[in-house]
Amino acid sequence: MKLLNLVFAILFTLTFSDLAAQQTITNVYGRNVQSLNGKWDAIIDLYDQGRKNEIYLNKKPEGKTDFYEYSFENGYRLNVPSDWNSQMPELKYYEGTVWYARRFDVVKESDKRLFLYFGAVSYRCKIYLNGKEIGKHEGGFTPFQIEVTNVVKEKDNFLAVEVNNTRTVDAIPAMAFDWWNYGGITRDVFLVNTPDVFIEDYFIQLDKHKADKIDATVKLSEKSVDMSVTIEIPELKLKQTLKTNSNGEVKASFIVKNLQRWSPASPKQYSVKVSTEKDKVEEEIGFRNVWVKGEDIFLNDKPIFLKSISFHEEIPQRKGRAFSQADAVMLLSEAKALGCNTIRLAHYPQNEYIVRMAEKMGFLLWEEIPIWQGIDFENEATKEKAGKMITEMVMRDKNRCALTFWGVANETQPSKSRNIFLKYLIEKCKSVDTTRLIIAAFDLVRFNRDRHVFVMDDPFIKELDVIAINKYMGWYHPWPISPDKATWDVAKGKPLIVSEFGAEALYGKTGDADVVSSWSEDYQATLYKDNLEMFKHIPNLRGTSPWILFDFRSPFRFHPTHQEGWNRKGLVSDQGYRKKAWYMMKEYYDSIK
Ligand code: GCB
Repeated sequence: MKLLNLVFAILFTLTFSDLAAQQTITNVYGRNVQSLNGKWDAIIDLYDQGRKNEIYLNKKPEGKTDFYEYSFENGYRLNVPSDWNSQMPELKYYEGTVWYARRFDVVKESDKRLFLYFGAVSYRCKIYLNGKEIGKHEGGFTPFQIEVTNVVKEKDNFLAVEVNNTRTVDAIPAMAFDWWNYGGITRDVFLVNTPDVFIEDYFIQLDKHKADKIDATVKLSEKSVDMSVTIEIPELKLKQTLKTNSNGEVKASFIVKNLQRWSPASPKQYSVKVSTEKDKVEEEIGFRNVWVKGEDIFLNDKPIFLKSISFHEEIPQRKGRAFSQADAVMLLSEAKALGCNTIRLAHYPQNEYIVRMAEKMGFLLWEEIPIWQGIDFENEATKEKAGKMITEMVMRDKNRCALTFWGVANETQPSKSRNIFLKYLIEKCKSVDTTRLIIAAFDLVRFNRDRHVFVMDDPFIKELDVIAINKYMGWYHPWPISPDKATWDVAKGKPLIVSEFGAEALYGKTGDADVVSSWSEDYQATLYKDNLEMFKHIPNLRGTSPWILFDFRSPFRFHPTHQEGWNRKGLVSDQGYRKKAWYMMKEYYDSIK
């Protein structure tokens, strides 16, 4: 009997993995979509009984003796997109399974295909359509899709999603991380309608070094040879029709005249159209050159200093995840006001509204996957997951010229397995895109008392284009020397960014300007003054990114009066008020031309 169960289990896994989510369509926001956002029915499944009871069948009693101990109707209702934690007090701390369900109709056309697209589901999920399991996904911050052409009916489809946000050692992030573990269908859900052969993917960007050469690759959904694909940028008077090769792909480079390159000061975008006889897709794309030479980062042939800031994908006033265009505008406007030209999207790929709006508003972006301390680098399955996750991120955002850095890790300890793991992630990025800069953040800079300098030995830095250092001088580390004498000798020969520094301060709290535990804006201001002084002694410093724009919610923060579950390192409070240090950072950024 046991053996039989095992055989069933193996069969189930095999069948199921065939149904795993497929590569997503590039630029879903430019396609013909039907939104499935809105109110969904929900069942909280604390003990994970739903799957066993096949609640995704949503059965109703028929015979006199039938009964079911569940019903999606007349129960809880949850908004999609949104995390569940901010929607009901009962779910504030919830980690476990919630079932979401809704019904929908579609217009079926014989020459059209339909894909179910999720912007993100946190953290893992299984999808059931009309009682059948059709797909699954792991990873809370990247999109996935499942083709449903042959599974949908015209009327009354029943879609159920089993969402689980339990932390596990093999997950990414793993067991503990300094932000809220929001669960739910946190981003848009669409039904994407395409022709039978459609434009699945394209990658159109400026050559890494040349200011007048646009490289383009377009891939159709099928390996259809000799199909015409037209690439058009009307404003540049570019229109070319090419024939697909046996992979259903076209590859070409175009020399363009009078191209105005994108930059934070002038975020010019061009309307780019890709079409075939049956399909067309259009979006705004910017063009720019970014590279590293010696210790400098060049944007459009000129060295640039990154005036950066980080934020989580969170609206503090709502105590929930950011998910809309309005949310993106709120977060980015505050960064603009601070005088930033760069955003570090901490610590995971954030939603496409943020990424697209950042490009429109003129920010360089650093995007990373949540390889955040505590990752099980020995675990091959975790490595595979990370590889898939980073590929999903790069695939989604490769046409955004704002995207400058692919981040492979935050605060990792050197080890052989870590090196293999991170190298694998770099390979994954480069297998899609060789033009962006590869970055990782380290926190192991230490003070060498003999040489009186800050140093770091991590052999991995040779694999990276830009080295990022998180260093909380004056907060987690007392000053070993006065800030005006704190010289750095770290990653010489490469550009270095101080990617995190800061202190906690409760908005409005005054206190001793030299006492860390005053939790005051005054101490936070002292710390900023000291760090800005130290930055003058980092010869290869090419950017700074204070931690962080807004106070954010975190289960790491227990202090009952000063924190109450909030990390208070924000330059802006949870209610949107600017702290003293905000003005200091603003002055610093405005002084750098
Ligand atoms: C760090 C982490 C960041 C934390 C921050 C802190 O080094 O990278 O995620 O939130 O420190 O406030 O401790």
